[in-house]
Amino acid sequence: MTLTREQKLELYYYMRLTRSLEERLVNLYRQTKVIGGLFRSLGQEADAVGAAYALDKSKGDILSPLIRNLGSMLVRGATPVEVIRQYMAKGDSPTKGKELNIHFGNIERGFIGQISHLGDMVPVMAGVTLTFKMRREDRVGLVYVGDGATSTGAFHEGINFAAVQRCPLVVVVENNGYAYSTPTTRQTAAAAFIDKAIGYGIPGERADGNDVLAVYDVTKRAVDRARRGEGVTLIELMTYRRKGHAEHDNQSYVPPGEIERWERDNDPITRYIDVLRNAERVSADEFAAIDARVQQEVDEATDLAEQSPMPEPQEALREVYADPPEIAPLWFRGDVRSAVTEHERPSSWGTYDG
Ligand SMILES: Cc1ncc(C[n+]2csc(CCOP(=O)(O)OP(=O)(O)O)c2C)c(N)n1
Ligand SMILES: [Mg+2]
Repeated sequence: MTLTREQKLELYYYMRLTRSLEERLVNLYRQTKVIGGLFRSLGQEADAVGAAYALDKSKGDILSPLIRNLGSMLVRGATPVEVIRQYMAKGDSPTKGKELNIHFGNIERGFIGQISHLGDMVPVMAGVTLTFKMRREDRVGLVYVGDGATSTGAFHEGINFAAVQRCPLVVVVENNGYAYSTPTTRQTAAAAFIDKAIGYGIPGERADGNDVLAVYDVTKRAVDRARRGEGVTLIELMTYRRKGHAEHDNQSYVPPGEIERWERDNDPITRYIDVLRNAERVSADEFAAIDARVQQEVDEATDLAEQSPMPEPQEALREVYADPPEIAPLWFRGDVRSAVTEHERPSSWGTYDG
């Protein structure tokens, strides 16, 4: 399937939105309005957006993002106001202050909440896609991992299990050169991460991660294979992390000139603007209209999020367990238990007094 001009412009919109939203979050972070860390995907927007775009919303495909995949959640319908509220731990954020940054999910919109432990989403998505297969559903799953995550046991066990079971799963390794301060050369002795695919008996494909159309194409091929029942594909996207692990990291371990080189020669948005100008004859006015729309959406989302209340203390106990326990456990006594008023306490908790 080739993308229409409209879809190609939509890819530009999502990359722009990802970047502008993160820039706004930096602003809020510096005003100390963000709770916790701030994780950027500067220079990697094409990976998250291009790969997510290759999934089919109408079929119920599901992806699992990591901290550098905000763009994939936006493609799946996460809204800027949800993201800003979540970063600010507001009471009306998706997790109502119980989680931070982009740690939230929404099954209906096709993205699931991430586990921080590197690699752990691979076995989770192996399970999700095994379910698709057992129920004979025409659905595909996609899991993003970083180069660092490939060194974990969970990555190995998850991808091996999914390969053996021929689960409809796409594993995207975002090779951005670093895992915190560890360069890729210290992460693996393999020449390329896709070489690992041989060991699992699955196809591996590498693509330029800063070329959004190449990312879309390679992922679409893998999604199609998965949907045809041909199992797992390992994709390696070559990109570069232009910011530190998080906003607090000053990247003192990065060789001089490296970041500047990637910014100057290989920015995914700048490169894509050239492609759209030349191949699709997109005019300056068309770009300006999309940029203005993005700006307005980010501004409106910021205003709304700033007005949002902080969570009520009792919110800490809600939506943590699927069901309230039949008998309140010991730790619901004392201060913590009294955070829930008698009125709000479900009757099923009983009157356990310890
Ligand atoms: C098992 C485990 N070890 C360590 C960490 C701490 N940690 C969080 S992110 C990160 C680096 C991740 O690098 P990579 O997988 O390359 O992803 P990137 O940040 O480059 O996108 C580390 C070490 C963790 N979350 N889980
Ligand atoms: Mg990395």
